[in-house]
Amino acid sequence: MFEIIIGIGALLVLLIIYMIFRVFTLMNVVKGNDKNQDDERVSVNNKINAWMFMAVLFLGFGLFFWYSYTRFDEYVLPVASVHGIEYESIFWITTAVTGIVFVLTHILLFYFPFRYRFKNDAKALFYPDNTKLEIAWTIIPAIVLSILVFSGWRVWSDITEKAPDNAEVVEIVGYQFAWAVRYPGQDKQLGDFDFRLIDAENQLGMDFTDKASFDDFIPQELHIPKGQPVLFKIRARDVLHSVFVPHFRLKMDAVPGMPTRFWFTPTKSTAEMRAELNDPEFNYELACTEVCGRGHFSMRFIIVVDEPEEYAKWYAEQASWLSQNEEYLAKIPVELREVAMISAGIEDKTKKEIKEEVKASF
Ligand SMILES: [Cu+2]
Repeated sequence: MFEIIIGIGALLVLLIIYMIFRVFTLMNVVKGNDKNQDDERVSVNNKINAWMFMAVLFLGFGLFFWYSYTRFDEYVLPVASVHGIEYESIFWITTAVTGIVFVLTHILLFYFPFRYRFKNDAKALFYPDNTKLEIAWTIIPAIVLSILVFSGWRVWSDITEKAPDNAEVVEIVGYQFAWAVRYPGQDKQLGDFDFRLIDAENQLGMDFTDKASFDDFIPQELHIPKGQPVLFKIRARDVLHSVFVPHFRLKMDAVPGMPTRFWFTPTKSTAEMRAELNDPEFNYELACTEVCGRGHFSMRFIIVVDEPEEYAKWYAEQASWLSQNEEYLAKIPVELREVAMISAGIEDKTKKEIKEEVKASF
C-alpha cells in the first residue's frame, strides 16, 4: 500500500515538472523569437549544465571517498586462508591501477564540458587526429591490462588447481532458502545422490543403493579443521546460489545441474579470530551472494574452524543421517541392510526391532 502511494506521488511530481516545462515553452512561442534572445537562452542553459557537471563531479567523488573512508574496515577483513594472502595482493594492485585511472578520467570527463561550454565569441578548434597520441593511448592500456589479466589468471589457476588428496571433503548444497552440508562419514567417501530421490526428509537426494551413503552425516553447523586443506563440493537444488566466505576470500557459484568446487586451507581457528578481533561473538559466516529469491537474505550458515584435534572429536561424535532416519532402511536393497546398519552406527539393541519393522513394512 505504502509503495503504491509513493509511486503515485512520484508520478504526480513528474507530471507537475513536465507541465511547468510546457508552460515555459508556450510562453516563449507567444512572446515570439528573435535571434539574440535565442542565443542568450542557449548560453544560460549551457552555463547551468556546465555547473551541474561540476556539481556531479564534486558530489560524486565526495560520496565516493567519504564512503570508502568510513567503511574501509569492510574492505580489509582479516584474511584467514592460505590463498587469501596472494588474492589480497592481486586485488589491491588491480584496485590501485584501475582506481587511479577511474579518478583521472572522471575528472577530465566532467571538467571538459565545463571548461569548453558554449560561449558566444568562442570558436571551436579543428583537431582531426594525432597519430602519436593514438598509439600511446592504445599501447599503454594494452600493456597494463595484459599484465593485470595475466597475473590475475596466474593467481586464479593456483587457487583452482586440483585439491590435495588428503583434503577434508564437505558437500555444500544451496536451496531456496538455506544451505545444507553433508560429510562423508568414517569411510571418507561421499555417497552418490540423485535429484529424483529428493523428498521431504531426504533433502539432498542421497542414494542408499550406494554403500558410501550409509555413514554420511548432515550436521547443523559446518566444522572444518585449521591448517588442513578443505575441499567444498558445491551444488544447487533449484536456482543459482553462490557460496561466499569473505574471511577465506572464497566465492564460488552453486549451479543447478553443474557441480562446482573450491578448496582452500584455513589458517585461523574461530577462537583465534575471536581473540584477534576482540569479539567473543565472532563467527565465520557463509552467505549466499546470488540474489536467489525472496528469502535470499536468510541464507546464512555458521562455519566453525576447529583445531585439528577438536575437529576429529566433533567428527567422530556426529550421528549418520541414516541412524536418525531409520525408516529409510526399508529403501535399502535387502542384501545391504546389515552392512548399512553397521556402517550407519545404528545401535545393536535396536537392530532387532528395526529388522522387524523393515520386515513388517513389506
Ligand atoms: Cu541463495
